Amino acid sequence: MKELLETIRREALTAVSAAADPAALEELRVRFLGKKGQLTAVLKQMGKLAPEERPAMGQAANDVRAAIEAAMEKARTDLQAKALEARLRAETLDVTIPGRAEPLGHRHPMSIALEEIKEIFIGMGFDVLDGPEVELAEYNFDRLNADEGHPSRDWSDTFYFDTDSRVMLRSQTSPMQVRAMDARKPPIRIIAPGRVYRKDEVDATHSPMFHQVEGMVIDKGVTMADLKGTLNLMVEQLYGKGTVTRFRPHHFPFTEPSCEMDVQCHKCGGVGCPTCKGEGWIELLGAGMVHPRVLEMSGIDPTVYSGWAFGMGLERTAMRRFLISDLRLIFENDIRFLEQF
Ligand code: 2NM
Repeated sequence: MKELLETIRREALTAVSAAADPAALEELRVRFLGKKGQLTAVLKQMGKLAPEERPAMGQAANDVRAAIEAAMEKARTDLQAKALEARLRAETLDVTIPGRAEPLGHRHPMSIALEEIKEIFIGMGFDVLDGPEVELAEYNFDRLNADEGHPSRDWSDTFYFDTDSRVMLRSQTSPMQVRAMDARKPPIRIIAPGRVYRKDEVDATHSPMFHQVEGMVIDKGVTMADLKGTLNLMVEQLYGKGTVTRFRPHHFPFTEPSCEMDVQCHKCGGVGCPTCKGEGWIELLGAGMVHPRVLEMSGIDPTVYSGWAFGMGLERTAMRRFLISDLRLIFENDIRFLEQF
């Protein structure tokens, strides 16, 4: 029996020193020290010994158990240390290696132009409104004094959803002005930027979807002088101080009187060049005093209040701001184009 114990000790110690990982150690613990292990099997034989032999054999068995447990404990600590060392070696970080730059995207020229325009108007106390692109013809046309016979209502100019021409993709952002007049009381100072839709073929200056920024002010005693002063301020902030403008008479159904505003060509200073097609001026926006009928339809008394409004194309503004020659570049999103801004 003594020899058997010694054999167990020898085999166990050899196996423990060869164990490669904690799982192997656990297997050995079960094999040698577990309830059905080899050492327990030996202890179960103790009953067969003479009573005077039992204490010495019990002591010997305990010694073997202690020796195996100690070896296992040491092996476990060694394995853990080795694993940590391997991990540290594998995960070393060389902080002297130069960093890898992550390519950052940046804003689209349209977003930059819109952001600038919004900042200018927010600075003058305007609210920025957002609204539906699927509109009622009532808001897009009727309430803006463009009634049944108006050419822009034609099937060939507008995207209708139904056969009785009631629901449509908005052709301008002015329906937002109508919604603002319905929802607010004067004084009203708002701009409404957003997508608009018209049945145009794509070319260097046209697209069936484009963006507008429209704006409106309604208060007591508002005049054409406020319109000119505000729009001149906007132009100076957008194109630089001292930028020269001119206002030409025009016609819109929703304003009376109406005008268009030109900016003196920044390329030639008004002499005439290819950029301004020899005119010396570049058309920027349409504007006017809100038609009394438009105010009336929104429940605003035109004998008490007056207002002015404007509408400008954002693509055209961005093209001029960044000297972009073809509208299609704005929508293609070619990275070589976008990276230039
Ligand atoms: C333009 C030109 C002139 C305009 C008018 C209104 C409203 F709702 F107040 F009547 N909104 N937008 C307007 C006026 C738009 O776009 C070229």
